[in-house]
Amino acid sequence: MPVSRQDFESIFPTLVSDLKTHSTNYNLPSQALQWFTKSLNYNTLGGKYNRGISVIDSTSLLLSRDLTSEEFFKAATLGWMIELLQAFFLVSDDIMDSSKTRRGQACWYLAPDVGMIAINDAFMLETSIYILLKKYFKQEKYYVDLLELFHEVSFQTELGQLCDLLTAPEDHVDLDNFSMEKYTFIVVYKTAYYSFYLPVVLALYFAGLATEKNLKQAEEILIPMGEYFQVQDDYLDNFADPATLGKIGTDIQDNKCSWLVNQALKKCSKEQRQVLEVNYGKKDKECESRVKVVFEELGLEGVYLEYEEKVVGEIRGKIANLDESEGLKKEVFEEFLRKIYKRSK
Ligand code: GPP
Ligand code: MG
Ligand code: MG
Ligand code: MG
Repeated sequence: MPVSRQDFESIFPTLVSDLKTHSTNYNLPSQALQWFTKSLNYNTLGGKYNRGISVIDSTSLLLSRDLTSEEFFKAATLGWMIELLQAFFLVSDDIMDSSKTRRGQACWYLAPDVGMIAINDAFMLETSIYILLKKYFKQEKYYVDLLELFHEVSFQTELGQLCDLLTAPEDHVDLDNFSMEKYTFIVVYKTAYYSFYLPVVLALYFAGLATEKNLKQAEEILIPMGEYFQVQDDYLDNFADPATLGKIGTDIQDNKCSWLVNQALKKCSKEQRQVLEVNYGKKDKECESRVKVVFEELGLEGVYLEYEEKVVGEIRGKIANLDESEGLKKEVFEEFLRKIYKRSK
């Protein structure tokens, strides 16, 4: 049975308390301690926790048994470390994307009295990872491997984010600048490594199964799965109800090299391309609506559904061919795919 959100959440207060104790050792003034606590709760809680929970589910599937309470705590701590990494990325990404809402509430930088303090809060969400990693994993022989993994995956995500931002200049729109090749690079790096590769690799280290072959095989399945997940994110940015999604889409106004605009460019007529040229990437609701009409006319919802069936079939094919001889399990990937297939938020 996959772990519930409540069971996963039950571990978080202990970790917040560890981080507070660590700060108190530096005699942090109480106002700042309260601020840090508020930021931790506001930015780390309230998501789907797919990444964090996948560490626990994967560990249990790899070991083919329920976890002891000590193992559950440690696997959940690894999971919360990914959720902290995600919180760091999201607080920063929302500033860069001029987003308004996240998880059904104001983005942190727009919350009362926060503003650009959010940048420092983002850094503290990131460095919290390493405080917890040291506290709970320093004695493990794979401690340095985990340290390097978090650093490398963060760097990869930042490379993806850099290309995401560079292909979406605020001041000029050039549709020729978009391509599916650029798109694939952006999403593999900005999303797939930290969201899919990282949780399973953490579970592999924790379960003592992080062999070279297992790591390679995991990467070959999880990177395409992460690419599919970001295509879903781009699709939902335009087609989902913001009340369900918990965030208001910004990709059209932000001039993003999104999956939808790339598909539109493949199918559009001269006239429709003209509408896109004039209206895409403008910080204006009317312009955004005109782009949405073209996406509608081109039947991108149907194109997406077709893509989804095709790519999920391919991923299932890769899972079926997995070599389990070094202890990796097909169920790890089946379970992760089940969590995201046909998601609506
Ligand atoms: C998702 O992009 C990617 C990230 C949140 C990674 C950000 C990386 C940094 C180094 C800050 P997105 O902008 O489409 O996500 P969302 O739709 O949730 O805003
Ligand atoms: Mg964003
Ligand atoms: Mg972004
Ligand atoms: Mg998005």
